[in-house]
Amino acid sequence: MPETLLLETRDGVRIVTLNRPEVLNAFTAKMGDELRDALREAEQSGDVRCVLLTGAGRGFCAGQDLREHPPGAGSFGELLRTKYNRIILGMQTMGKPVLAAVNGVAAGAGCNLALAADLRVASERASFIEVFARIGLVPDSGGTWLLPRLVGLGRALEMMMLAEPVDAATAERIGLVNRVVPHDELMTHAMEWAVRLAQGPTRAYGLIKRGVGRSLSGDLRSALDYEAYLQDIAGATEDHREGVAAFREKRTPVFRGR
Ligand code: T3D
Repeated sequence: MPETLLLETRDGVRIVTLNRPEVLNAFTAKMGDELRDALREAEQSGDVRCVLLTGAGRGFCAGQDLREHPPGAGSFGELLRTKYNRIILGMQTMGKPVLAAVNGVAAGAGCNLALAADLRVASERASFIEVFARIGLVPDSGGTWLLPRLVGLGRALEMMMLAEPVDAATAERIGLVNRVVPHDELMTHAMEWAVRLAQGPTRAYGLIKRGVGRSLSGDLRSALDYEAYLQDIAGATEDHREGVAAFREKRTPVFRGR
């Protein structure tokens, strides 16, 4: 049993809750290892077809625990390479949808953890802070790559340089989150999407992630080629056959993620 996470599986959704509420779920090395392992296990589990990441208490995640890793305590680069980077890549390359239910403040690496999810549903109490510059650091955990792609260069640099909180309404307006919902309804709304995704064509979702991820750093010709390659894979799945059969029979498809 992990010490820093709560894990639960419901309707094909693995709910991963960061669980250090007294410090707004700030990251320790232990939490980094446990989250990496939990993501890996969710990726491999046949029972899991969507991952939902959230935080216990009033915060989503306050980034690195500054008490555990004060200035001079060791190489930041080493910590990033061995902990954070694997988590961010694990979420982005997972062949299953990853959803973040952002329940409160998401700061530093915690903000970028939310950005690394495929979709974000936020409570109206959520806020997002690229807090790094406040302590003389640069955004890490994928922030320099993910944030400009979500909100554009100007807003990304504003968030990174001024390091001010972006509230939930603004986050929705600028495309940082997909939906903002009343705080008490966050998990209901997030689970609605998560269950829907868990019942969807999992292999196609994984291929969508691969296609979109690759297109962001390539040209149109390469994207067209890669789409053709991915479509051959999707076209050979059981879920594709089921989708077409359901259309012809005028019924709802039953996708099995195969
Ligand atoms: O190794 C490396 O450092 C490299 C990797 C870096 C990745 C990073 O994530 S760097 C960024 C680290 N995070 C921060 O700098 C954020 C620090 N926290 C804050 O600025 C504020 O707590 C928030 C803006 C997030 C929220 O403010 P507020 O007023 O809502 O809450 P609070 O009162 O500040 O925090 C509540 C408690 O959580 C408090 O504990 P206490 O004093 O009541 O016992 C606070 O100390 C604790 N806490 C919050 N964030 C952290 C933390 N404890 C340790 N580390 C934290 N990051």
